[in-house]
Amino acid sequence: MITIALSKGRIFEETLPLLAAAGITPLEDPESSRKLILPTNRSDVRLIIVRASDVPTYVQYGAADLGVAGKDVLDEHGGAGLYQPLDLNIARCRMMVAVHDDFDYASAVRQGARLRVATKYVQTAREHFAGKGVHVDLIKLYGSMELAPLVGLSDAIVDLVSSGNTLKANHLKAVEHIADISSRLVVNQAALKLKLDAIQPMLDAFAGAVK
Ligand code: PRT
Ligand code: MG
Repeated sequence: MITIALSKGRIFEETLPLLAAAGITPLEDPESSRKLILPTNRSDVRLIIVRASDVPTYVQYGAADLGVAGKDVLDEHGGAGLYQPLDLNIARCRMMVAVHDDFDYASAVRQGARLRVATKYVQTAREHFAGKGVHVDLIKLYGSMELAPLVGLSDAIVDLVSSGNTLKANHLKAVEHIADISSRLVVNQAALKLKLDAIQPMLDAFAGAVK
């Protein structure tokens, strides 16, 4: 049995065509099904539905053989025990620093001000600001980072941006680009060796389907 860990939403949607290229079709839709283990058309392949940030953990411990996770999530996880053979080029976005429209970020940085930064991506943010020599107090949040500068919780946020509509709707502006983000295939290193005959053709099919 090959177990593939996916999160609901954009990663699931954008992984479907790649699964199809490997001859794998889920038999249920995670948006309507309450099942967390979804069968596929192949009796030797099943999908498990987990939180996006939990995908690396399931694969690291071998509870899933394969998974699809954003580079944002992998950078926070650290990637221990994970083989990352393929950039799937899906769920693309940018990791950015953003502030309120009225906040003069450049001059705050120039003056060496200590900035309060709210984010879900504490490791990424710590590395980014350390690299620039900017002193920050990091405030860990689990979502809706865009709210933090609006209510005085922080001066800045580190968050993902795709269309930019969420920033705009909340009177925020992006002031720094940290990284381009896309989702990666992750494979448990032991599973790759033990189940190579089943996994290698999937890797080849995914690689062929990635534009
Ligand atoms: O929702 P949950 O807390 O369970 O987890 P999650 O938010 O990590 O999962 P999900 O499914 O929302 O995102 C999964 C992966 O998609 C992320 O890990 C990213 O790699 C990738 N991705 C691509 C995005 C976006 N684009 C994105 N725009 N993840 C989140 N966003 C959010 C962003 O945080 C911001 O709040 O969308 C908002 C901005 O979107 P725009 O279009 O308004 O700029
Ligand atoms: Mg989300």
